[in-house]
Amino acid sequence: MINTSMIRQTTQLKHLLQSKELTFLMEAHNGISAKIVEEAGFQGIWGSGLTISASLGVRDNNEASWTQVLEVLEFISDATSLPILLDGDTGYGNFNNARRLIHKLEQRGIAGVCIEDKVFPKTNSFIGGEQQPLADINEFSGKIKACKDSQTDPDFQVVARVEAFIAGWGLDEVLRRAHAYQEAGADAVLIHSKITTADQITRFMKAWDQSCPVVIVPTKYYQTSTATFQDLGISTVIWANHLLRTAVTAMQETAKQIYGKKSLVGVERQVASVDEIFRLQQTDELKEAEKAYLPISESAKAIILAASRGSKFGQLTKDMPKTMLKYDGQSLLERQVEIFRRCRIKDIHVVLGYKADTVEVDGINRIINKPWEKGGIASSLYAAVDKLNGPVIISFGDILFEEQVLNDLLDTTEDIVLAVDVSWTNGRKPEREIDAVLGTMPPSERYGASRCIPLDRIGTDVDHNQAHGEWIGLMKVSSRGTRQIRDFLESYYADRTRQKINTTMVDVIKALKEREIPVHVNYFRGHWLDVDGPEDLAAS
Ligand code: SPV
Ligand code: MG
Repeated sequence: MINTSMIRQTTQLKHLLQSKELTFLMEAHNGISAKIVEEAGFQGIWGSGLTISASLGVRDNNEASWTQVLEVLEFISDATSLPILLDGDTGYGNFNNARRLIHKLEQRGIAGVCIEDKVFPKTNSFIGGEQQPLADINEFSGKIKACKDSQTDPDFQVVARVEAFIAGWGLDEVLRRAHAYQEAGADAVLIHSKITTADQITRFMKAWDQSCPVVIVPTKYYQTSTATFQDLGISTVIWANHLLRTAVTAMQETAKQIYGKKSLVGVERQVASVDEIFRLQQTDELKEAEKAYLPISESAKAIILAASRGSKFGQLTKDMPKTMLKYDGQSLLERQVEIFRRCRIKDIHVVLGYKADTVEVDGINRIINKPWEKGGIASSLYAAVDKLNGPVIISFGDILFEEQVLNDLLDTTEDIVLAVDVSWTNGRKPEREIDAVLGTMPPSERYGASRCIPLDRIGTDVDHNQAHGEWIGLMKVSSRGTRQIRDFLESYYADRTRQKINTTMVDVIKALKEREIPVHVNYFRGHWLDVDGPEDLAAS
């Protein structure tokens, strides 16, 4: 099979028109219908004058100006990689207007145009066709020649549409015109017919010398079998208006139903899901691009691990988890969420466990970790495993930190970075159990931030006399880092019994280091609080 994406659309359309196989073009009238045509498997698009004008709510009488048609075409062309044959009506004027049209179509990546031998402003062929005047044969031949002479891509296709059958003329006139236009340079002729059988087309094909390919639009003689067209030697069949017509029927039905029932209940299952619309719009591509091009704070999500009760708080956490304890009138969770938002992180996921239903904070996505009590905090992160993609800030639900601590962390470029306070001994109770950190280099004595030092050791077992600081329960992880953490969690929890083993985030960090995944520490001084017992709240 030929990889058509490497071939210019003009050349693709030329091959389709010239191929011995019957080709089918499906109409599109906007970007989304073009995508649908492409996904269905068609090899080319008919930019229908009827359906573009109808979708704009106007008549097929050149009521939409040609530059308005160009605007629609631009969306169609952006939405698809298929070659597009525009129904260019009469060329929107004389030869001069038509050749300027060619220029503009080439600029927009349109593969070809079909021009009909009527007079501007045209009327749709199915409306009073016999009364419609035809263009003078010489004038129209000159228009075709002007189009061919003005194209810059040698494969741009100009199809001449013969309207003589539509206007009530006989076969001789149709043949005379078809030959004249082919001699003027047309790459193909479109023979239009509005009768309900293929008789006119059959008679034409029997008399035609095949000097150029023939295109047809069997809207009215739809009952004729496709095999007949193939046998007659037709090159291309245009399904000219069926996506618009199907959409109109569906829209009328849905509008009627919703209006009548004053409810969406009945229709929800009959209509495309909103997710399907997002898929057609390629929403995921934008998400990926945001990861690549936006500063991390605008694309990062936050995962707050807030499942535990905090039993040291006794009665205070009888009816709510620790994260809902109030510090200076506002819960720890609300404070964190506010800091994340101020740092432009809006996609916030909170893993809850103990008394999860008492947690009410606007704008968060709640994730429940059922085995929170036995599994430890790593099991909470695992509960959010499907959020582990793209950059992530992971934080414990019982800490408070100021904006600058998070901004500092967001500014780092390494993949997995722990926020480590170097002023950790200041005014803290010595018996407190902390995640002490030893970096591969000490922080500067005189200047707090020696950025992103590789981690040497971490844990409650690190000798406090040697430690450089304390990990505060806040870490930044890049897209690559989240993949590494997700891989670890998935292999670790493949053994389901591990959900009952108390596994800490420090255990996870140690396991990453064992896998030789680099973990860094970002030193900073103060401006945070670990709410460990009632006395920390009292300090407020
Ligand atoms: C169109 O699709 O706009 C056409 C085909 O020109 S027809 O409506 O049959 O004239
Ligand atoms: Mg048309």
